[in-house]
Amino acid sequence: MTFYTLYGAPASLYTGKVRSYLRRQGIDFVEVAPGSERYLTHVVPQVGRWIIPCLETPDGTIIQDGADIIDHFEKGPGQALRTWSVYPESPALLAISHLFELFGGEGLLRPAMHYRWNFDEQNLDFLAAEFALLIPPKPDRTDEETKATFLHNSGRMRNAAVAFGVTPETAPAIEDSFVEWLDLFSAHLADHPYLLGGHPTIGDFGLIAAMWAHLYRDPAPAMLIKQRAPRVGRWVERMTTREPYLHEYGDDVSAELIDDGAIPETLLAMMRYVGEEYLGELAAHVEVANRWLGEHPEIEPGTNGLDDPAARGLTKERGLAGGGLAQFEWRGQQIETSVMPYRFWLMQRLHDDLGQASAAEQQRVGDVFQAGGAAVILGLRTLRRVERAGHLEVWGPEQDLSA
Ligand SMILES: N[C@@H](CCC(=O)N[C@@H](CS)C(=O)NCC(=O)O)C(=O)O
Repeated sequence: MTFYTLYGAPASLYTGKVRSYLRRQGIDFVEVAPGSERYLTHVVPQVGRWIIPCLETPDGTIIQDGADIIDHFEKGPGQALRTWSVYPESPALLAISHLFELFGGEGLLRPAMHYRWNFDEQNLDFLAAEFALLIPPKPDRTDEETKATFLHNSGRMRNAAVAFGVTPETAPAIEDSFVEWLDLFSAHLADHPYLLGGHPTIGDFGLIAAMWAHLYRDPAPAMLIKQRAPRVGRWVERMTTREPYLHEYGDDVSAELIDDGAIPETLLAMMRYVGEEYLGELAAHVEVANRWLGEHPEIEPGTNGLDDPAARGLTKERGLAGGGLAQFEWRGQQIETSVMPYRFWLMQRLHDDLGQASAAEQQRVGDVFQAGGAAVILGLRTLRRVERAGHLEVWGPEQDLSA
């Protein structure tokens, strides 16, 4: 195979992160459906579970996970193919960018799942057509069989939505919260084409995950974005094209990032929003994970500590999102969501990069995060690091948290 092959789908949240990256970097690839024979018989057995996105490189290597795929081009053998690095040199900008990578892929799941699965009148026919792209093509499949398969798969997703905190009780708050997000992002985009200025960084690619497949392609939220925050809609379009798409910023728009000594108030306001909306949940997840890890010192490093090595939740299977529930207060309500170690792995990317900075720079990043109401993330640690081995998330050895 001479090209990179991306196994993914238009309706998939995490495929969007990688597709956007490849397009923006001008890297040629073909996208192949996960219902294809090659994906099912060649990729899944290597990866150990049905999961997208996966990338097959021209030499046949399979990479699973959006961040790992991006790092193949950022730091690995594909580096010569990318045009610029999505990791800013400034420690403050890099840490902010990681914060939004985490928030975009994980923190926006509540609105993503709510606007996908609670607007059947507007969305359901579209979703049935989109979900048909996830299963093997079969010309002789009857309409009844197609319908039954969609019911089964959409049922799994509706259960996952509940595990992310989407319930009839939380629905009004999810909508208030999402509109707030659109207004804040829109205000920031008035002066900046991307999160950190003149070109996209890893934070934009995290944000495009939820903002593309679910929130911009599905009919109901697309209408909301177009009516409420057209500038955010154009950012989505900008993130998914290869050519410059900068109409409202004029001909002489700079490709430079913002000055890390003068973080715009609009960006600090977005950070504050992430702090209030999501970091309480993340802190609750860390607490639950640490309690569980403390109770299970026998877990072998290099495993997820469960019978099923492909399980994605902290504890036993509980629908798609896995189990291990954390309770926390969100917008005045007590809610509970599933703890997923993958989020800790994304959080560690922020910590690890920040750990490379000088003490003075770390202090400065601390001040910026304090001003942005997001400082809590800098101190969150799990008793064991999450590592990735054999395409799966596993626990590392216990780490010394006193340092
Ligand atoms: N962290 C992963 C998350 C991938 C993920 O959860 N993908 C979804 C589709 S968007 C999936 O494959 N879910 C498995 C399923 O539906 O069973 C990544 O970025 O690769």
